[in-house]
Amino acid sequence: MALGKISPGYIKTLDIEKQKELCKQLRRMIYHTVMENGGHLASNLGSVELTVAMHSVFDSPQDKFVFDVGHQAYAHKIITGRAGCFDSLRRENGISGFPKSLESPHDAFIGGHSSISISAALGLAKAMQLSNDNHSVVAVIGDGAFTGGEAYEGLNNAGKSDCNLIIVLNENQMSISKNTGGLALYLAQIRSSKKYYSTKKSVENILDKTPVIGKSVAGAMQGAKKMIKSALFNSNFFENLGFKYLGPIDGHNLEELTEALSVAKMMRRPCLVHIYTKKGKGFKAAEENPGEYHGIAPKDAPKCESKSFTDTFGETIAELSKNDSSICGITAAMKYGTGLQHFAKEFPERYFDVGIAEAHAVTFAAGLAAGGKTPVFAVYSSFLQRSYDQLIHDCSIEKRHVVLTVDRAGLVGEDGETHQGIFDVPMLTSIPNATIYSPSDNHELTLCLERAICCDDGLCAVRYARGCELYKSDIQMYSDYRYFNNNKQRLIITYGRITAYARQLQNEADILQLIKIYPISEEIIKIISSYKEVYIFEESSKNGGIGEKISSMLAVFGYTGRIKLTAVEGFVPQATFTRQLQLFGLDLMGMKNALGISGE
Ligand SMILES: Cc1ncc(C[n+]2csc(CCOP(=O)(O)OP(=O)(O)O)c2C)c(N)n1
Repeated sequence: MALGKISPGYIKTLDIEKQKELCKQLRRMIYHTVMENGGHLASNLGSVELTVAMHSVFDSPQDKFVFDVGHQAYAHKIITGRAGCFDSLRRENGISGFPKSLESPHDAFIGGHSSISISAALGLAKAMQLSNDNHSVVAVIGDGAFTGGEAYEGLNNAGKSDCNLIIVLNENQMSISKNTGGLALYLAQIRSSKKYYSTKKSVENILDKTPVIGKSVAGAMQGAKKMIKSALFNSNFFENLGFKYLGPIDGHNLEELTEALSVAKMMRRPCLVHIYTKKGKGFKAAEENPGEYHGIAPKDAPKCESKSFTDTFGETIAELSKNDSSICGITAAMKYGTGLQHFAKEFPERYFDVGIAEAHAVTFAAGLAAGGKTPVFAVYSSFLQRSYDQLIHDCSIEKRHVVLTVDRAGLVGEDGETHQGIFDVPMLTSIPNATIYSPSDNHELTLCLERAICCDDGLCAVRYARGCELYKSDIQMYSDYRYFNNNKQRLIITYGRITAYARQLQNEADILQLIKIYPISEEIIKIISSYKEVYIFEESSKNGGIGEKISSMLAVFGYTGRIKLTAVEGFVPQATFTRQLQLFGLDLMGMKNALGISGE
């Protein structure tokens, strides 16, 4: 069958064998596209049958699907009219790697950040109910995303609601690496239990109480050959919260899935369908090593000539911890992504994977600091956004020495709007007592880490980019800033990896490279004040960034010169990171243009 023709309506005309054939084709398309363009492979391969079953039971877009994190929505995209342009996945102006309602009415809600699906689905379901719309909302959430606190806030409200809300809990025992925590154990316990009840019986009971719809559906149920396992434990956690529990269901068995989802749809009340799947299903290497195949780089991605910032951080923190037994390493389910695996291996008792729980991670770190330890929370910039209040209330007011190592700070490329690291600077600079470092190369990163861990107190962040350094700075020892003064008329101010481009303009302007980017000292303002023309380049949000802070400080000093600020404005569309730098005028050519130097 031609995937170009596929649609939710067409799936409903296929018998189960043809649907199984469709699953194979979807897997092939996902595999080939991801190997070329990069993207999330293992999670998407693991949820193909679920997606086909959802489309055969529900009517998207009238019924709404909310995919948590959103990295399991490729099959859904192909089925809902995007097969023809699927080869543009994650490319500039192409199909997003995540659900995006601006892209398709079938994407009911944005995806990218974890653990939001239950709250979003409940909101959608309530809105539909208020509008007398009888359709269902289905939230799909993995056991990894289920470790995030917002999932429980959603469950707490959803279970006792009267909405047509179905939560599909997709348990594969994996977050990006092995899932951690008590909940993972609890789910495994439920799954291994054999206390199944007949769905048919429980459904008939329910249907007896809903006479109008009940009769016809009960008729349909008479013909159901297979028993569905459902409505299991009266004392089950989910049942106690008010959900009807259906499961555990083999999430690669289309018949079982279809029946379970049909039952959930009929119930017209909050249901939790617990399925178990294999992450990476259908591709042996990914099945055997799902963590490695969670995210794949595009085939044509530039290769690092030196170590990545992440690796440099990972090795440095492990090294520093040999002589400092107070250092504790924390990750929110990103052991490998943040480079903490070296530390985890050497100091398992001081290593904490807290699940996808950035807010908890920060408060936990503050607790460790209050107990005399030196917590280092390694986190991606975009996910740190989850922890704003915890940074203010739990860390900053009482000056807890918590070190944040903020990876993926700046432009990150193909993941699009949700993952760009452009808000950590505005967020952190708004917090009293916070110190922020932004090294431009690997060596500076090691110096900043030492400084933040050994010499500072209070909340400290070291932010660094995704991928590799763009040059080698000739720094020997730590200093808060570097001033390359060639007595030029104008001054370039910048920080982070794009310093590499600024340093190429030393014949055109003096360069002030900030390493400790915040707080901004009077010494720095004095240097800047001596220039009539100042050009600031910032790989971060313009709104609330360092450039704006410098400008307002200069204004207080009565500065009358010209300030030109180039930074990220608005959200960042998906593209390669070099293209993104170009789009915002943050590459060499952009700097030249800003200075009015003709580029060659
Ligand atoms: C707030 C937040 N923190 C971290 C991440 C990074 N992240 C993306 S997917 C993922 C694991 C998700 O696991 P699970 O929900 O079980 O889905 P699976 O990949 O196993 O299908 C993590 C930690 C994120 N997307 N959002």
